[in-house]
Amino acid sequence: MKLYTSRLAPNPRRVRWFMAEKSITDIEIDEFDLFTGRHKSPAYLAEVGAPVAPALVLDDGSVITESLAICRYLESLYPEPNLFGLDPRETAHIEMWTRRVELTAANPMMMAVRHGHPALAALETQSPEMFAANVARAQKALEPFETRLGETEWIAGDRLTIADGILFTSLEFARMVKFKVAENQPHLLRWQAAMRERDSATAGT
Ligand SMILES: N[C@@H](CCC(=O)N[C@@H](CS)C(=O)NCC(=O)O)C(=O)O
Repeated sequence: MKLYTSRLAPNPRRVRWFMAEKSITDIEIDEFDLFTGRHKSPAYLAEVGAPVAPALVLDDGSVITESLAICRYLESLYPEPNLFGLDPRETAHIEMWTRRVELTAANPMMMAVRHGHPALAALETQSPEMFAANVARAQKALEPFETRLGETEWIAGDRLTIADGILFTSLEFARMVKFKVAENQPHLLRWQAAMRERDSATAGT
């Protein structure tokens, strides 16, 4: 297997975080700079089928894009430690929290960076209004997670899961536009500090 990935980019970083948590080291890493446009080259498109990273090329030549689909596939191959759920009930809860993180918080954080950081002008037609709207959406989105983390140690419950990885890597990326957890969100700050302590914190950076 081979993973196409790009340093610092948030979706590739999710996969690198996941691999670090599982101590996966036997997948070939092909790291490139998105700003070179390699992902739009005929060779990349012919192999991957879409101008995106991450992309996991399997030994049979088929390709998985979408960071969460890649993580799910790796979970099947490398089941320990479990990050997606051990039984139907837990799996559904983790999925619920992961989708909440991704749809409500991670997406606006990524859009804020795309519209707000000068370097991203190469990949996005930037708009100050889109930047401001997405910062506001992301700030609002963190409120239920602050409440949640006042009740549970980790986002999906009493153990680390993929939901934590998606929120953490998104928040780290959003630092590029100085987006931060607010000082009056102690539970998120406690959780973020714990996430930063983990070896996986710098994977993909
Ligand atoms: N939903 C996809 C998004 C993949 C994606 O958009 N990746 C970005 C990097 S974080 C990319 O390849 N951007 C290329 C571009 O904008 O030209 C996933 O979760 O993997």
